[in-house]
Amino acid sequence: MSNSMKFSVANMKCGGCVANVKKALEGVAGVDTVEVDLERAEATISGSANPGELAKIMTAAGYPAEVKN
Ligand SMILES: [Cu+2]
Repeated sequence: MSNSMKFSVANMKCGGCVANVKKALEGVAGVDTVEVDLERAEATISGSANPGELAKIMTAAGYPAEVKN
């Protein structure tokens, strides 16, 4: 089953940051697609992964993330 999860992601300043966030999530089990919106400071991830875990991964990569409702 694939859910769409939305996150606020802080600290993204350029396309390189967007690439870093995507790279951090690449290959993570349960992640199907990752879309990052730099201007809105958001990431939308589809998959079956645990949202809290994904937020931790982005935060550990240097982009503090929180699950959005
Ligand atoms: Cu950057």
